[in-house]
Amino acid sequence: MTTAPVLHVDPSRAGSPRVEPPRFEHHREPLGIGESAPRLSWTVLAGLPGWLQRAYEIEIADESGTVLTATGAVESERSVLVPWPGAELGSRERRGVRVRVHGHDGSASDWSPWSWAETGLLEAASWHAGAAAPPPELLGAPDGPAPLLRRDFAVRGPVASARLYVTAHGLYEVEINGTAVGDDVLAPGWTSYGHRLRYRTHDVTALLREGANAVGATLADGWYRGRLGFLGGKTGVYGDRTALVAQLEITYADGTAERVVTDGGWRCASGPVTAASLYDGEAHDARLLPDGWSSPGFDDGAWLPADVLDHDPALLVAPTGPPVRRTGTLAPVEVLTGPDGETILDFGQNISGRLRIRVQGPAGHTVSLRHAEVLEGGALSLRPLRDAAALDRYTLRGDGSAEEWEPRFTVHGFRYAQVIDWPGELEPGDVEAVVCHTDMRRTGAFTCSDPLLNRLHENVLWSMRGNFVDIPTDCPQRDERLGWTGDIQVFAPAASFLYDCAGMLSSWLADLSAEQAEVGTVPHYVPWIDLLFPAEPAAAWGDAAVIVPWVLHQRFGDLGVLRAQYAGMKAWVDQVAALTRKNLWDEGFQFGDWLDPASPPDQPGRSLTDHVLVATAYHAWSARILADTARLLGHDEDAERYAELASAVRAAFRDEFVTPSGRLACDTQTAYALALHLDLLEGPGQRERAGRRLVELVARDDHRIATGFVGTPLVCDALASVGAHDTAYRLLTQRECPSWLYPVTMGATTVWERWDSLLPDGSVNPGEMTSFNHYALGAVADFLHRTVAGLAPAAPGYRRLRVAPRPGGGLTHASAELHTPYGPASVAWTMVRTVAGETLTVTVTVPPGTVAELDLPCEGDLPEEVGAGTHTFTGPYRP
Ligand code: RAM
Repeated sequence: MTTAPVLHVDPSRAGSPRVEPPRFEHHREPLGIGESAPRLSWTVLAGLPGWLQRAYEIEIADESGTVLTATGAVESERSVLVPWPGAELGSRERRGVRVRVHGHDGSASDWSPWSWAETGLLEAASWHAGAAAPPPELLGAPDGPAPLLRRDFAVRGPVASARLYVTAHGLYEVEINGTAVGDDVLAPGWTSYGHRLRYRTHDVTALLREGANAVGATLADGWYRGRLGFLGGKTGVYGDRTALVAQLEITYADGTAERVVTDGGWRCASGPVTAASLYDGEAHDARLLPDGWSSPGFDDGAWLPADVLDHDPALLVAPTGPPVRRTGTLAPVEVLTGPDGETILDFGQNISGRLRIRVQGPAGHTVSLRHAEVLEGGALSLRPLRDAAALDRYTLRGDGSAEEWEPRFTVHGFRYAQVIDWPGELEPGDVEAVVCHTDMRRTGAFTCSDPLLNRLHENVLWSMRGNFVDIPTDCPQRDERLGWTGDIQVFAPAASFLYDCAGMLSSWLADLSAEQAEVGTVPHYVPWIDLLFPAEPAAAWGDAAVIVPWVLHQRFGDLGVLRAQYAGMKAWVDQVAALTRKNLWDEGFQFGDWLDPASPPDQPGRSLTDHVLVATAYHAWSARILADTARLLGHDEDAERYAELASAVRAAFRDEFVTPSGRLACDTQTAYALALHLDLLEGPGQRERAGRRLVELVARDDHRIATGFVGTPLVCDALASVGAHDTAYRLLTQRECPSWLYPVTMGATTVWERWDSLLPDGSVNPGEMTSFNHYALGAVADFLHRTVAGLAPAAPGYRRLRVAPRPGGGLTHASAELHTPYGPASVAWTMVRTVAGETLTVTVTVPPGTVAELDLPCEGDLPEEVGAGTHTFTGPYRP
C-alpha cells in the first residue's frame, strides 16, 4: 500500500509571517559587545507552507527612538548574520534594531519588536582604568588568599545610567554597596591572557544611590597566577601579581558624566577566602569577613593602598559568547556511609560545579567537602583526580544563625561529595550541588525508543555541560582542564547541535590563532602553557585550526569565522605540507588514534592504527577543507592550490596504504573509517571493498568498538556511507566492553575518557588517563542526530536541511529537534510492524526560509524537497 504524502499545516499558525526580535552576532545578551558593525539575524514564524523570504527591511534607531538607518526593501533571502546596514558604532553606543520581511508568496510581516544592543569600549583609548594590585604581602603563595579591594565614591545627583566595565588579572567578583554585580562565575574566564583579556560590561544603574557609594572586589589567582597543568603543573603562568581593572561610568540625568576607575586610591586587605585554587579547592573563614566592607562608610583606614601596575588596554576584548554561570542545582539522591563511617552524598549526576551548604555551629569550626566522580569500595575514588585536591573548607562565623556558603573561585568535577566534620545532624536540604558552565542556549534534543541510547545521549549532553567551562576542556576534575584541541576538533559537530556554542568557540579560536602565531604551530591545547612537552604539530589535534571553524560555518552559517581564522588555517596546512615527505606525514610526534581500546593503561598513545596513516588522512582532509574555504572567501588561487594539495595527499595515501582492490595496509576499524569517511579511496570498487572489510573487522571484534579519539567519531558514518547501517547499529547498541553503551550499563552519567574507565569488576582503570567526564568519545551523538533521527545540514546554517533517517537496531522511533539559525526544525519517525510488513511514518518540520532535501526509506510518491511547514509521510519501510 502506498500513501501519498500529506501536508499538515497547523491552522492556528496560518496567516502572515511574524519576525522575532533580531539577534546581534552570536550574543545572548548584547550589552557591551565588541563589534562596531554587528551582523544581524532573525527568525521568521510563518504558518504559510513553503514560506521563503524574498526581501527584508531593517531599521536602526538610537536611544531616543530616532531612526538612523532604514534600508528599505532589500531583495535578499538572507536572514542569518546579515551585514550591519548602519554607520559603524563607536564605544558605548546603543542601538535598537527591527526587521520586516516579505515572502516570495507576496506575504509581508509587521515590524519585529525592537532588539537593543550596546557597544562596550571598542578602542584602547576609552580605557582609563589602571591595574589595581593588592600589595604582595596580601597575596601569599599562588592559590593562596584572595584579597579584597575597595573604594568609596560619591554620586552627586540623579543617575540616568551607569556601566561597569571590568576585568582582572586573576578571578574577580565585584560588589557595589554590598550587592554582587552580575552573576558570572569564574570571571573573566580563561583566554590567552598575553594576547586577549576579556572584560564584561554590567548595567549597574540600579545599584547606585545619590550620595555615598562604595565598590569592592575579591581577587583570586585563578588561571592567571594559580597552578595550571599536569605533571606538577606551573604557577604564575601569566604573572605573579593579580590586579583588578574596573571602570565605572556614571551618566547623570543632567547629561554630565563621571568615572570611577581602578587606581592608587583603592584600598586592600585580606578577606575571608584564605586559599583558592581551581584544582585544589577553596578555604573560607567566615570570621574574617569585614562587615560592610563593600558598603559606604566602612572604615578602611587600616587597609593598604593598591599598587598601580602596567597593563595594556589594547589586549582588552569584549566577549563573543556568554559567561560561565550557575545553570542549575541538584539535591543529593542518596546519603551513603563509606567504609570508614564517612558521610558521602550522591548527587546522581556527574557535573562540573561546586556545593552550596547551609550550616549552623560553633565559631571557628571547620566543615570540609571533598569531591570525586566515582566510588571505589564505597569510598571516594581520588586517584583519577591526580594532583587536584578538590577539597573545600568552610570555617563558621558561629553567631547562632544558619550560614550559607558556596566557594566562588573554584570548580570541581564530581558526582559524590564527602562531608567531613559537619556539626550536628546533616539534614536534607543542607547541601546542594550547583552546576556551573558557560551559559549557552540549549538548541538540540534527541530521543529514541532505546532507553540506553537515550542515556548515552544524556551523558554526552552532561559531558558537554561539564567541559564547556569558558573554554572547551578535556575534563573538569583532575589537574588538567585544558583546551585540548583534538577533543573539541572531534566533538564540535555534536556540540554545535546541542547548544549554541558559536560565540564561545569563536573566542577560543581567536586564542588558538594568537597562540599559533606565537609558538609557531597549533599547540596541543589552547590557551597554551609551556609544561614538559614542547608545542609541536600533531595531527587531529592541530587540525582543530581548520576543522572547528569549518564546523561552525556549517552549523551556524558563519562565514565570518572562516574569514577570521583563514590565516591560521592556511598556516597549519602549509606547516604540515612542509613536514611531509612525498605528501606522507611520516615524521615527528603524533597522538595517533589516542586511547583506542588496545592501548595499555599506561600507554594511551599506543593504539593499533599507524600514526602515519592517521596523520596523512587528516592532512588530506584539512587541505580539502582549506580549498573549500578559500573558494568561499574568494581566494581563487589558494582554492586551486589547496585542492591540488588535497588530491596529491589523497594519492599519496592510496599509494602508501591502499591496495588496488581497496584493502588497507593497516587493518583496523579506524584506518577504514578514515579512508571511507574522508573519501580517500578511488572509485566505487575500492569503496565497496573497503566497506566490506570494515564490516568484517567490526564483526571480528564481536561488534565491539576498536577505535580511539580519531576513529570513534567516524566509524558509524563510514559504515553508513557504504550501506552497512546494520553493522553501525550493532556497534552502537553493543553493551559489552568496549562499547558506547558499556559505560551506560555501568551507571555512567557522563561520557568517559576511556572505554573502560571503570573496569567490568567495578574497579577504576589503573591508567593515568581515567577521567569520567571527557566528551571526545561522545562525538557519536552527531551520528544519532544526523543518521538515526535523520536531521543534518545540507547547506551552511541549515539553510537547506537533509532529512535522511536510517531506522535500525530494533528502534521503533527516533526524533531530533534543533533550533537552527532559521528557527525550529525537527524530524521524528516511528516504525509500526504488522504481519503485513513495516510502515514508516516520518514527520518533518522545516523552518521558514529553508528547504529540506528528503531521502526517506519508505515507498511512495515522495517529493525530493519540501519547504517550510510540518509534513508527514507514511509508507511501507524500504531500507
Ligand atoms: C589528555 C587529555 C586529552 C587528550 C590528550 C592527548 O591529557 O585529557 O583528552 O587530548 O591527553
